[in-house]
Amino acid sequence: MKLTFRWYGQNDPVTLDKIRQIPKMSGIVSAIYNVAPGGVWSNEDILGLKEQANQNGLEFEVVESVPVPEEIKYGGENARALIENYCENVRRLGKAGVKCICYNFMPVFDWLRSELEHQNADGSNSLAYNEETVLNMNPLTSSLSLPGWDESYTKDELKRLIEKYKEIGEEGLWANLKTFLEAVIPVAEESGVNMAIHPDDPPWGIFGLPRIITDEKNIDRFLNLVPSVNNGLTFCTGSLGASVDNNLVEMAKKYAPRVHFLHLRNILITGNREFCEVGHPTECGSIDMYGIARALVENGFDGYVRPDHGRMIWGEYGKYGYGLFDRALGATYIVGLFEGIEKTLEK
Ligand code: CS2
Ligand code: MN
Repeated sequence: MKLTFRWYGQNDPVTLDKIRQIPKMSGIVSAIYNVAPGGVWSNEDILGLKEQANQNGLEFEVVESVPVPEEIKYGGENARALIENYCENVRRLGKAGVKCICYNFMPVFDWLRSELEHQNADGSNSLAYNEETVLNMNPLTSSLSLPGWDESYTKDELKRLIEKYKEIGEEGLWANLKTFLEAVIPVAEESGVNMAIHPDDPPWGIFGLPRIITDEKNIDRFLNLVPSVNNGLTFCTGSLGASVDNNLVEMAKKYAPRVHFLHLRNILITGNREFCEVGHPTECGSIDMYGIARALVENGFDGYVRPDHGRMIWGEYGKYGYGLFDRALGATYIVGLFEGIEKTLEK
Protein backbone atom coordinates (compact mmCIF):
# COMPACT_ATOMS: atom_id res chain seq x y z
CA MET A 1 0.00 0.00 0.00
CA LYS A 2 0.98 3.58 -0.52
CA LEU A 3 0.28 5.90 2.41
CA THR A 4 -1.15 9.30 1.45
CA PHE A 5 -2.53 12.36 3.18
CA ARG A 6 -5.20 14.81 2.08
CA TRP A 7 -3.96 18.35 1.52
CA TYR A 8 -6.27 21.29 0.79
CA GLY A 9 -3.68 23.40 -1.00
CA GLN A 10 -2.06 26.76 -0.20
CA ASN A 11 -4.68 27.75 2.37
CA ASP A 12 -4.47 24.50 4.32
CA PRO A 13 -3.01 25.20 7.78
CA VAL A 14 -1.49 21.72 7.59
CA THR A 15 1.57 22.40 5.46
CA LEU A 16 3.53 20.08 3.18
CA ASP A 17 6.68 20.33 5.27
CA LYS A 18 4.70 18.87 8.19
CA ILE A 19 3.05 16.17 6.13
CA ARG A 20 6.41 14.91 4.83
CA GLN A 21 7.57 14.25 8.40
CA ILE A 22 4.90 11.61 9.00
CA PRO A 23 6.74 8.28 8.79
CA LYS A 24 6.34 6.43 5.47
CA MET A 25 4.25 9.19 3.88
CA SER A 26 4.44 8.74 0.10
CA GLY A 27 2.28 11.50 -1.25
CA ILE A 28 -0.58 13.94 -1.07
CA VAL A 29 -4.18 13.67 -2.12
CA SER A 30 -5.31 17.03 -3.40
CA ALA A 31 -7.27 19.00 -6.01
CA ILE A 32 -7.42 22.31 -7.83
CA TYR A 33 -9.65 24.50 -5.70
CA ASN A 34 -9.94 27.66 -7.79
CA VAL A 35 -12.15 26.17 -10.53
CA ALA A 36 -15.89 25.66 -9.99
CA PRO A 37 -17.29 22.13 -10.45
CA GLY A 38 -17.64 21.43 -14.16
CA GLY A 39 -14.68 23.57 -15.23
CA VAL A 40 -11.47 22.38 -16.85
CA TRP A 41 -8.34 22.52 -14.70
CA SER A 42 -5.38 24.27 -16.30
CA ASN A 43 -2.25 22.25 -17.01
CA GLU A 44 -0.32 24.98 -15.30
CA ASP A 45 -2.27 24.55 -12.05
CA ILE A 46 -2.02 20.76 -12.19
CA LEU A 47 1.72 20.77 -12.82
CA GLY A 48 2.22 23.51 -10.19
CA LEU A 49 0.54 21.33 -7.59
CA LYS A 50 2.66 18.35 -8.55
CA GLU A 51 5.80 20.48 -8.40
CA GLN A 52 4.97 21.73 -4.92
CA ALA A 53 4.44 18.19 -3.68
CA ASN A 54 7.63 16.95 -5.32
CA GLN A 55 9.67 19.79 -3.82
CA ASN A 56 8.58 18.48 -0.44
CA GLY A 57 9.57 14.92 -1.23
CA LEU A 58 5.95 13.90 -1.82
CA GLU A 59 4.20 12.39 -4.82
CA PHE A 60 0.98 13.64 -6.33
CA GLU A 61 -0.75 10.56 -7.72
CA VAL A 62 -4.21 10.83 -6.21
CA VAL A 63 -6.86 13.49 -6.76
CA GLU A 64 -9.79 13.97 -4.40
CA SER A 65 -12.06 15.10 -5.78
CA VAL A 66 -12.73 16.05 -9.34
CA PRO A 67 -16.25 17.14 -8.35
CA VAL A 68 -19.15 16.05 -10.53
CA PRO A 69 -21.37 19.09 -11.15
CA GLU A 70 -25.05 18.78 -10.20
CA GLU A 71 -26.12 19.11 -13.83
CA ILE A 72 -24.39 15.84 -14.71
CA LYS A 73 -26.03 14.13 -11.76
CA TYR A 74 -29.56 15.30 -12.50
CA GLY A 75 -29.02 15.12 -16.27
CA GLY A 76 -29.52 18.78 -17.25
CA GLU A 77 -29.15 20.31 -20.72
CA ASN A 78 -25.44 20.89 -20.37
CA ALA A 79 -24.65 17.45 -19.03
CA ARG A 80 -22.95 16.29 -22.25
CA ALA A 81 -20.65 19.30 -22.46
CA LEU A 82 -19.84 19.03 -18.75
CA ILE A 83 -19.00 15.35 -19.11
CA GLU A 84 -16.62 16.29 -21.93
CA ASN A 85 -14.93 18.78 -19.57
CA TYR A 86 -14.67 16.04 -16.98
CA CYS A 87 -13.00 13.74 -19.51
CA GLU A 88 -10.54 16.50 -20.35
CA ASN A 89 -9.59 16.76 -16.67
CA VAL A 90 -9.02 13.00 -16.56
CA ARG A 91 -6.73 13.24 -19.62
CA ARG A 92 -4.75 16.14 -18.20
CA LEU A 93 -4.37 14.53 -14.79
CA GLY A 94 -3.27 11.24 -16.33
CA LYS A 95 -0.64 13.06 -18.36
CA ALA A 96 0.64 14.71 -15.17
CA GLY A 97 1.12 11.32 -13.53
CA VAL A 98 -2.10 11.08 -11.51
CA LYS A 99 -3.10 7.42 -11.13
CA CYS A 100 -6.30 7.61 -9.15
CA ILE A 101 -9.26 10.02 -9.08
CA CYS A 102 -11.74 9.96 -6.21
CA TYR A 103 -15.18 11.50 -6.78
CA ASN A 104 -18.70 11.05 -5.52
CA PHE A 105 -22.17 11.00 -7.02
CA MET A 106 -24.18 12.32 -4.07
CA PRO A 107 -26.94 14.78 -4.99
CA VAL A 108 -26.58 18.27 -3.47
CA PHE A 109 -24.88 17.36 -0.20
CA ASP A 110 -21.49 15.78 0.36
CA TRP A 111 -21.10 14.35 3.88
CA LEU A 112 -23.76 15.32 6.38
CA ARG A 113 -23.33 15.74 10.13
CA SER A 114 -25.40 17.17 12.95
CA GLU A 115 -22.39 18.30 14.98
CA LEU A 116 -18.90 19.45 14.07
CA GLU A 117 -17.49 19.72 17.57
CA HIS A 118 -18.98 16.81 19.44
CA GLN A 119 -17.25 16.75 22.85
CA ASN A 120 -15.65 13.42 23.70
CA ALA A 121 -14.90 12.23 27.24
CA ASP A 122 -11.13 12.51 26.69
CA GLY A 123 -11.35 16.24 25.90
CA SER A 124 -11.08 15.84 22.13
CA ASN A 125 -13.89 16.73 19.75
CA SER A 126 -15.07 15.23 16.50
CA LEU A 127 -17.83 15.12 13.91
CA ALA A 128 -21.06 13.39 14.89
CA TYR A 129 -24.35 12.40 13.31
CA ASN A 130 -27.80 12.14 14.79
CA GLU A 131 -30.55 11.55 12.23
CA GLU A 132 -33.28 13.26 14.23
CA THR A 133 -31.23 16.43 14.60
CA VAL A 134 -30.29 16.40 10.91
CA LEU A 135 -33.94 16.03 9.84
CA ASN A 136 -34.83 19.02 12.02
CA MET A 137 -32.30 21.04 10.08
CA ASN A 138 -33.96 20.44 6.70
CA PRO A 139 -32.66 23.47 4.81
CA LEU A 140 -35.99 23.85 3.02
CA THR A 141 -38.22 24.00 6.04
CA SER A 142 -36.03 25.21 8.86
CA SER A 143 -33.97 28.28 9.47
CA LEU A 144 -31.27 26.24 11.20
CA SER A 145 -28.24 25.72 9.06
CA LEU A 146 -26.57 22.40 8.61
CA PRO A 147 -23.04 22.28 10.01
CA GLY A 148 -20.45 22.17 7.29
CA TRP A 149 -23.02 22.72 4.55
CA ASP A 150 -22.20 24.92 1.55
CA GLU A 151 -24.23 28.09 2.16
CA SER A 152 -23.80 29.43 -1.37
CA TYR A 153 -27.23 28.22 -2.56
CA THR A 154 -30.25 30.43 -1.97
CA LYS A 155 -33.33 28.69 -0.59
CA ASP A 156 -35.02 28.93 -4.00
CA GLU A 157 -32.07 27.42 -5.83
CA LEU A 158 -31.93 24.64 -3.33
CA LYS A 159 -35.66 24.01 -3.64
CA ARG A 160 -35.39 23.75 -7.43
CA LEU A 161 -32.41 21.44 -7.18
CA ILE A 162 -34.09 19.12 -4.71
CA GLU A 163 -37.22 19.08 -6.91
CA LYS A 164 -35.15 17.99 -9.91
CA TYR A 165 -33.78 15.01 -8.00
CA LYS A 166 -37.24 14.10 -6.75
CA GLU A 167 -38.45 14.08 -10.37
CA ILE A 168 -35.73 11.76 -11.62
CA GLY A 169 -35.66 9.56 -8.48
CA GLU A 170 -33.21 6.81 -7.79
CA GLU A 171 -33.51 5.22 -11.24
CA GLY A 172 -32.87 8.54 -12.95
CA LEU A 173 -29.73 9.00 -10.89
CA TRP A 174 -28.55 5.50 -11.87
CA ALA A 175 -29.15 6.28 -15.54
CA ASN A 176 -27.16 9.51 -15.31
CA LEU A 177 -24.32 7.74 -13.51
CA LYS A 178 -24.22 5.16 -16.31
CA THR A 179 -24.07 7.89 -18.97
CA PHE A 180 -21.23 9.53 -17.04
CA LEU A 181 -19.25 6.30 -16.66
CA GLU A 182 -19.71 5.24 -20.26
CA ALA A 183 -18.01 8.45 -21.34
CA VAL A 184 -15.38 8.78 -18.61
CA ILE A 185 -14.13 5.21 -18.11
CA PRO A 186 -12.74 4.73 -21.66
CA VAL A 187 -10.82 8.00 -21.21
CA ALA A 188 -9.56 6.82 -17.82
CA GLU A 189 -8.38 3.57 -19.42
CA GLU A 190 -6.45 5.42 -22.11
CA SER A 191 -5.01 7.83 -19.54
CA GLY A 192 -3.84 5.18 -17.07
CA VAL A 193 -6.17 6.52 -14.38
CA ASN A 194 -8.30 4.51 -11.97
CA MET A 195 -11.62 6.15 -11.14
CA ALA A 196 -12.66 5.51 -7.54
CA ILE A 197 -16.19 6.48 -6.52
CA HIS A 198 -16.62 7.49 -2.87
CA PRO A 199 -19.61 5.94 -1.07
CA ASP A 200 -22.42 8.17 0.14
CA ASP A 201 -21.98 9.49 3.65
CA PRO A 202 -24.12 8.51 5.46
CA PRO A 203 -25.19 5.67 3.17
CA TRP A 204 -28.92 6.37 2.98
CA GLY A 205 -31.19 9.00 1.42
CA ILE A 206 -31.92 12.23 3.30
CA PHE A 207 -34.47 15.03 2.69
CA GLY A 208 -36.02 12.93 -0.07
CA LEU A 209 -32.82 13.01 -2.11
CA PRO A 210 -31.73 9.71 -3.66
CA ARG A 211 -28.43 8.16 -2.60
CA ILE A 212 -27.19 5.07 -4.41
CA ILE A 213 -23.61 4.18 -3.45
CA THR A 214 -24.72 2.75 -0.16
CA ASP A 215 -24.56 -1.03 0.18
CA GLU A 216 -23.43 -4.30 -1.37
CA LYS A 217 -26.38 -4.69 -3.71
CA ASN A 218 -25.91 -1.20 -5.12
CA ILE A 219 -22.12 -1.44 -5.31
CA ASP A 220 -22.52 -4.68 -7.31
CA ARG A 221 -24.82 -2.81 -9.63
CA PHE A 222 -22.39 0.12 -9.86
CA LEU A 223 -19.41 -2.07 -10.75
CA ASN A 224 -21.44 -3.81 -13.45
CA LEU A 225 -22.54 -0.55 -15.08
CA VAL A 226 -19.14 -0.49 -16.76
CA PRO A 227 -17.22 -3.67 -15.93
CA SER A 228 -13.70 -2.24 -16.28
CA VAL A 229 -11.00 -2.35 -13.60
CA ASN A 230 -10.64 1.40 -14.09
CA ASN A 231 -14.20 1.77 -12.83
CA GLY A 232 -13.51 1.18 -9.17
CA LEU A 233 -14.11 2.21 -5.60
CA THR A 234 -12.88 4.34 -2.79
CA PHE A 235 -13.52 2.04 0.15
CA CYS A 236 -14.42 4.53 2.91
CA THR A 237 -14.89 2.58 6.12
CA GLY A 238 -16.51 5.41 8.06
CA SER A 239 -19.07 6.06 5.32
CA LEU A 240 -20.09 2.47 4.57
CA GLY A 241 -19.77 1.46 8.22
CA ALA A 242 -22.41 3.94 9.37
CA SER A 243 -24.99 1.40 8.23
CA VAL A 244 -25.00 -1.62 10.53
CA ASP A 245 -26.41 -3.68 7.64
CA ASN A 246 -23.12 -3.41 5.74
CA ASN A 247 -20.67 -6.23 6.44
CA LEU A 248 -17.46 -4.39 5.68
CA VAL A 249 -15.07 -7.33 5.98
CA GLU A 250 -17.12 -9.33 3.46
CA MET A 251 -17.38 -6.33 1.17
CA ALA A 252 -13.62 -5.71 1.37
CA LYS A 253 -12.98 -9.32 0.42
CA LYS A 254 -15.33 -9.19 -2.52
CA TYR A 255 -14.34 -5.80 -3.90
CA ALA A 256 -10.56 -5.85 -3.28
CA PRO A 257 -9.61 -6.06 -6.99
CA ARG A 258 -11.71 -2.98 -7.71
CA VAL A 259 -10.63 -0.94 -4.65
CA HIS A 260 -8.10 1.67 -5.72
CA PHE A 261 -8.24 3.94 -2.72
CA LEU A 262 -8.85 3.13 0.92
CA HIS A 263 -10.14 5.70 3.43
CA LEU A 264 -9.59 4.44 6.95
CA ARG A 265 -11.82 6.13 9.49
CA ASN A 266 -13.44 4.64 12.59
CA ILE A 267 -16.82 5.59 14.00
CA LEU A 268 -18.64 4.61 17.16
CA ILE A 269 -22.26 3.73 16.54
CA THR A 270 -24.20 5.16 19.48
CA GLY A 271 -27.79 4.45 18.38
CA ASN A 272 -30.06 3.96 15.41
CA ARG A 273 -28.64 6.22 12.69
CA GLU A 274 -26.45 7.89 15.28
CA PHE A 275 -22.66 7.84 15.44
CA CYS A 276 -19.59 9.88 16.26
CA GLU A 277 -16.14 9.81 14.72
CA VAL A 278 -13.40 8.35 16.92
CA GLY A 279 -9.67 7.56 16.84
CA HIS A 280 -8.60 5.22 14.03
CA PRO A 281 -7.74 1.96 15.87
CA THR A 282 -10.30 -0.86 15.83
CA GLU A 283 -10.86 -0.78 19.58
CA CYS A 284 -11.86 2.89 19.56
CA GLY A 285 -15.06 2.30 17.64
CA SER A 286 -17.48 -0.04 15.90
CA ILE A 287 -15.46 -0.80 12.77
CA ASP A 288 -13.14 -3.77 12.38
CA MET A 289 -10.21 -1.87 10.84
CA TYR A 290 -7.91 -4.87 11.13
CA GLY A 291 -10.43 -7.24 9.55
CA ILE A 292 -11.05 -4.89 6.63
CA ALA A 293 -7.36 -4.19 5.96
CA ARG A 294 -6.56 -7.88 6.18
CA ALA A 295 -9.39 -8.90 3.82
CA LEU A 296 -8.18 -6.32 1.30
CA VAL A 297 -4.52 -7.32 1.45
CA GLU A 298 -5.34 -11.04 1.31
CA ASN A 299 -7.32 -10.42 -1.84
CA GLY A 300 -4.63 -8.48 -3.63
CA PHE A 301 -5.21 -4.84 -2.65
CA ASP A 302 -2.10 -2.75 -3.20
CA GLY A 303 -3.53 0.72 -3.67
CA TYR A 304 -3.50 4.11 -2.00
CA VAL A 305 -4.54 4.49 1.61
CA ARG A 306 -5.19 7.58 3.66
CA PRO A 307 -6.34 8.27 7.17
CA ASP A 308 -9.80 9.77 6.81
CA HIS A 309 -11.30 12.34 9.20
CA GLY A 310 -9.45 12.79 12.45
CA ARG A 311 -10.63 14.26 15.77
CA MET A 312 -9.38 17.60 17.04
CA ILE A 313 -6.86 16.83 19.78
CA TRP A 314 -4.12 18.62 21.72
CA GLY A 315 -5.90 21.95 21.36
CA GLU A 316 -5.70 22.00 17.57
CA TYR A 317 -8.18 24.12 15.61
CA GLY A 318 -8.52 23.53 11.92
CA LYS A 319 -10.64 22.29 9.08
CA TYR A 320 -13.21 19.93 10.58
CA GLY A 321 -12.04 16.35 10.19
CA TYR A 322 -8.79 17.46 8.62
CA GLY A 323 -6.42 18.62 11.34
CA LEU A 324 -2.85 17.36 11.49
CA PHE A 325 -2.47 15.59 14.82
CA ASP A 326 -5.11 12.90 14.89
CA ARG A 327 -4.73 12.13 11.20
CA ALA A 328 -0.98 11.74 11.73
CA LEU A 329 -1.68 9.30 14.58
CA GLY A 330 -4.05 7.50 12.22
CA ALA A 331 -1.33 7.35 9.55
CA THR A 332 1.08 5.73 11.97
CA TYR A 333 -1.56 3.25 13.05
CA ILE A 334 -2.16 2.38 9.39
CA VAL A 335 1.55 1.73 8.83
CA GLY A 336 1.64 -0.65 11.80
CA LEU A 337 -1.56 -2.37 10.76
CA PHE A 338 -0.31 -3.06 7.24
CA GLU A 339 3.17 -4.07 8.37
CA GLY A 340 1.66 -6.65 10.72
CA ILE A 341 -0.76 -7.99 8.12
CA GLU A 342 1.77 -8.14 5.29
CA LYS A 343 4.40 -9.87 7.43
CA THR A 344 1.90 -12.43 8.72
CA LEU A 345 0.76 -13.23 5.19
CA GLU A 346 4.34 -13.63 3.88
CA LYS A 347 5.02 -16.47 6.32
C1 CS2 B 1 -15.05 13.15 2.98
C2 CS2 B 1 -15.59 13.59 1.64
O1 CS2 B 1 -15.08 10.94 3.70
C3 CS2 B 1 -14.46 11.76 3.06
O2 CS2 B 1 -13.41 11.45 2.56
O3 CS2 B 1 -14.24 14.04 3.62
O4 CS2 B 1 -15.63 14.98 1.55
C4 CS2 B 1 -14.94 13.02 0.40
O5 CS2 B 1 -13.70 13.60 0.21
C5 CS2 B 1 -15.75 13.22 -0.86
O6 CS2 B 1 -17.04 12.80 -0.68
C6 CS2 B 1 -15.13 12.47 -2.04
O7 CS2 B 1 -15.66 12.91 -3.24
MN1 MN C 1 -13.91 9.05 2.98
